[in-house]
Amino acid sequence: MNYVKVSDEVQVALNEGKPVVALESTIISHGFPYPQNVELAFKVEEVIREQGAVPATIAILDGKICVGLSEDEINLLGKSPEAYKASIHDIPMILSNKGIGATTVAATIYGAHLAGIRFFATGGLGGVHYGVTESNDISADLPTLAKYKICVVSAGVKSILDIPKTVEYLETLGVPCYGYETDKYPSFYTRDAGIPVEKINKESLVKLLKTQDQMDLNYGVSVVVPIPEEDELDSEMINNTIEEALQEANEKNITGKKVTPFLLAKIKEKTKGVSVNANFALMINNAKTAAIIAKEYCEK
Ligand code: PSU
Ligand code: MN
Repeated sequence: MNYVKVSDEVQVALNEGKPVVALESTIISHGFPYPQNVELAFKVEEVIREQGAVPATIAILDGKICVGLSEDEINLLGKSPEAYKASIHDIPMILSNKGIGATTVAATIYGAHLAGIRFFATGGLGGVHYGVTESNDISADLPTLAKYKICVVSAGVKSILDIPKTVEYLETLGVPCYGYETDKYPSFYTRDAGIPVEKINKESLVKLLKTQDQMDLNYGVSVVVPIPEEDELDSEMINNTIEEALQEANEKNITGKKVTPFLLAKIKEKTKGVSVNANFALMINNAKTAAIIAKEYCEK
């Protein structure tokens, strides 16, 4: 396709059947403040390489969906205020405008699909927002995850979202969800959201994915990994903070694609950056886990 540009490093790895892990770029442009955002983007790539896999950060630049970015391109995304938070429905607009598109989980899934990448690591999935019966706010990440065959490793969905409703909705969409070495669904900043999840280990996950490959079941698989114990936040503190941020978003009438970045920025401000450190740590952990799984998958 004319609209995809895969970097040489990523293309060679794919041709040789080597493990490749896709990465999103909204987390760079809207998820973290500069300069921690670029620091994280480089660190995540490094961690994936250390495991013997190849990172493929995805963004829309110069009228192409770019799979595998240069250092300059990552810096550009980290510093450009005009980078657009690009979900799946925004892709043709940004391509035709030749704008800078920082891809969400949904848009990154599509880019990975076009390039033929089987694994994707992110921080937290978008999902069903609180007050959904009023707002109808459900991230396009969920239906997109149901549409493409990709294994997405995350720390679950953030507690800014209605986690039980998100998990239910994934089930409705037919997206399987597995806890990586845990039977507790994680809640991003903390390790336990209070709901169960089917537990899986590396070997059985890879077997399951290989089985899926032999069928025409082309949906995504969500693998959730709890934040490392030493980085976990106090659940009462973070839940109160989230509560306050949600209230503020409500009072200020924040809607649509602004909701998630607004809440993340508020939580950062209220926790004096502690939330950002936790987010950093879990993202690194997810990238490492995805690379380990991808490697096992390619070797089997
Ligand atoms: N979760 C995070 N940080 C983020 C996001 C989610 O911890 O930056 C981003 C992801 O790119 C996700 C998007 O795909 O927010 C979801 O946005 P929305 O709810 O508007 O679909
Ligand atoms: Mn939304």
